[in-house]
Amino acid sequence: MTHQPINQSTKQQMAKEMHLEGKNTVVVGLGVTGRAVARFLRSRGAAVCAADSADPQPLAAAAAEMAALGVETKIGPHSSETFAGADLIVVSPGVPHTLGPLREAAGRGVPVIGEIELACRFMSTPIVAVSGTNGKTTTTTLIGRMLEAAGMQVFVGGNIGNPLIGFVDSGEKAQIAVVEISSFQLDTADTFRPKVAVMLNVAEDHLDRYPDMDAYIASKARLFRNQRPDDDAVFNASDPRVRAMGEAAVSRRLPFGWAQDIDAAATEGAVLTAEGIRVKMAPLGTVDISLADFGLPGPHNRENAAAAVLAAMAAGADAKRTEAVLSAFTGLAHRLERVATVEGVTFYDDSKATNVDAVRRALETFSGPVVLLLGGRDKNTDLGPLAQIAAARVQQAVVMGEAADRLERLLAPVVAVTRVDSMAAAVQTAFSLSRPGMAVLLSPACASFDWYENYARRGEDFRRQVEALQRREKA
Ligand code: UMA
Repeated sequence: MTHQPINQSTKQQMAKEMHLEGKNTVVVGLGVTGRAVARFLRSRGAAVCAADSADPQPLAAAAAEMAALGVETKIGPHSSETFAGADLIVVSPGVPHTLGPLREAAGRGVPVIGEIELACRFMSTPIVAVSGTNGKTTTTTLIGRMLEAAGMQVFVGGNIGNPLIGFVDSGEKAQIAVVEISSFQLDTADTFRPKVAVMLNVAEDHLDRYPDMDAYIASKARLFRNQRPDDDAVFNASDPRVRAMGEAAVSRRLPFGWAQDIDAAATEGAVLTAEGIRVKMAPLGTVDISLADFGLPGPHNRENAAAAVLAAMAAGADAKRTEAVLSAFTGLAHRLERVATVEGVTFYDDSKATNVDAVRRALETFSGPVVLLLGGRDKNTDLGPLAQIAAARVQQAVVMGEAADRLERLLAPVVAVTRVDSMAAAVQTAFSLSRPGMAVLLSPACASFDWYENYARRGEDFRRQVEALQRREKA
């Protein structure tokens, strides 16, 4: 089958719109997603009830916004009654769709879907979807910029922070949507079919939500399952789990990875070399993209760059401008972000590193001694490999948050560990343990929700504490 350009295949992708007027709908979760979904459902004439299991106080502003829209709210533990008369239930990504009342409703035949499923039912804009355990936001951002540089009107959103349903609701026009997709979102997206699907890597994460790794991997594999032969599957051939997913795809296979992992005879894909990325893609042929000016550190960022180049070129970006975007990109906040140097000690904010693999990737980018700040809310993953990683690269560890006990027991045999009970203490302790030339790295291996609203707030607190040190240095 010949490979069709995006516009043509989109015409064939008929919108599978649902009829919402007068329907009884329940939205679960009143975060960014739930509020956007409620706004959309109201605009389509549905009756909406929004349920959230949290305490009323922090949700006061959200509840007021909902009341103004004519949305009934039910705050407090979820009860089966809330879902009794529902025609449709839309769950937020942070809400397990396996909750008792949701399973009961599904058992009665009520559709229980997520925001991505709802959005894709109402859109005909082709989608580039990016998933994987780490690197999603960087890669999504790069692809968005590459397509913009090619002159396209692009929507960039999803798990990155602005829900796809908001784009649908706004009526905004775009030629293409580049969407970061989490496994939670894939779990409740049954007909979601990305034109270009990108899987970056799969490492242990979210085992507080999935029973085991196999369940998490199966969830990620859903990214490719609705694709057809004229879609594209961009996948990391250097990651065995991802390679297996990509090789099972029925869409055009576009593997990327290191030379030893890519079949040299392969007709399409991207090979990472010392100099850059060699892309082979029909009908373009072979194109070399230089990474000489690419500023992001570490092999993992080169993999992200290769994935972005393949996906953007599959979606219509040209090689030259793609290379220019890579050269100009300086990275995103809270991802190995250099914060400041104080008395010769350089502080890095890698608050987004919420799993062991992300910490390993961060440490790989440092050649000198590191003081590592870590801890937060445990996601029930195996933190064991941290001991080996820390033994090789870390001089001192400073542990904090709910996982502090576990981390202290794990790391004490291999590295000096200090335990602290605030970010201020973590930064001050790390500074006092450092010498000029050393790096202090916040790369927590855990979620932030024990002390913060999200990883960004944690990173901002880290920065504030570093700035306080700087002020003291100047005084
Ligand atoms: N809630 C319930 N019942 C439950 C669980 C939660 O009512 O059983 C309520 C909470 O009380 C809260 C609300 O649900 O008020 C929060 O919903 P949510 O956790 O889905 O959060 P949103 O604000 O809607 O943000 C979500 C994503 N959050 C999660 O997946 C946990 C955001 O990803 C995403 O940016 C946003 O939708 C827009 O798509 C964040 C994330 O941490 C950044 N993602 C994980 C990751 O990247 O590893 C998957």
